[in-house]
Amino acid sequence: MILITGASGQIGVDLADELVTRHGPDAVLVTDLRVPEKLRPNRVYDVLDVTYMESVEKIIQQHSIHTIYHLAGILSATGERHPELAWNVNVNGVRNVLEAARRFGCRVFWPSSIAVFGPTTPKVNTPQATVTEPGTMYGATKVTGDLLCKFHATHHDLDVRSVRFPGIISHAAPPGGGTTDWAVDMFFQAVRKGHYTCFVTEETRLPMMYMPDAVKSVLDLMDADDDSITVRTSYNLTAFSFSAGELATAIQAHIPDFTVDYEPDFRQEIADSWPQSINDGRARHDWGWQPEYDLNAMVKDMLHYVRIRVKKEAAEAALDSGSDD
Ligand code: NAD
Ligand code: VAH
Repeated sequence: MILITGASGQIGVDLADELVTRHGPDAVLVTDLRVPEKLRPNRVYDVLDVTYMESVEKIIQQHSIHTIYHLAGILSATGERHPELAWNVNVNGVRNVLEAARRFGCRVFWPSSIAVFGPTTPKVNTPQATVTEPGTMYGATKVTGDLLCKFHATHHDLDVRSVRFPGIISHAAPPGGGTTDWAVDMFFQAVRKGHYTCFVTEETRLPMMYMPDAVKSVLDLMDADDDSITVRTSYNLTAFSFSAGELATAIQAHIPDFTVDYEPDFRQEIADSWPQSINDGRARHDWGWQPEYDLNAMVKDMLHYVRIRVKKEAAEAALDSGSDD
């Protein structure tokens, strides 16, 4: 059986859908600390706290797990507010999963982040191998995870594969406390209110990716021949880069009255410490990485689904208030 940790989160909800489509509902065990807002009807669900080694081992044994998608984590903004929590979940979590995978012979996917880079890294077209001196606790945990993956791959022959995701944009589950959350929030506020107050400046430019491409990248990497994998830390990955102002303009092409103002908060400093664009040539060369969505295609698709979701929420709220009467 396949195990997903952190499956109630932004990436987990979409990845679980795709894995269930591919392998069937009984082949995928979705786990998290919390039950997702709306658990899909045909999911095999269990509670798993990845910081407890005994729990990780027990679940692997009980369900004969052969592959682990380890998504449980604390994101950058929450990590700056709660650094000890970030270290415990991100570092002890990945260490437990890698160690247990080694003992029980599982394959592992683990997402790192472009947050491994920091103020001393080249900001434009950031290379695969370069300075990794992040300014955040989140980044420190991700660099540690990159190195732990390499250690287990090279010392224990563990089949662990990893990508350094940029900011991921999606509509099915909300983002979980990151610095790139503005790129998702802007869509929902554009549709709900026609106005958004953005927590980074108009000029802030970051590497991003639409969720269907993120899910595809995970599956492509896991499907790749072992011989083709030359990066045992974590692959740089990107789809496109845009600034907050450019995203606003792209949304305004569909919602002309949409307005944005900018009130940067503590997340600005984190965003400013990250690359503006990423060189993912190694992923393209080694396992044929190729994103399908550019900025305009992503915006069109996002608005389609966000509109459906907002309408559905309004209809549910109307039903709820009717049933109170
Ligand atoms: P998210 O915050 O939406 O989901 C993470 C999930 O982990 C949550 O559902 C949370 O309940 C769960 N969790 C927290 N502590 C746990 C614990 N002790 N045991 C088990 N579950 C726990 O995050 P996401 O966006 O889905 O990210 C998943 C992974 O991908 C993380 O490692 C994140 O760093 C990485 N990543 C995400 C992005 C992005 O833009 N979403 C970009 C780069 C890397
Ligand atoms: C965050 N979305 O903002 C995540 C991600 C590259 C950004 O790691 O924390």
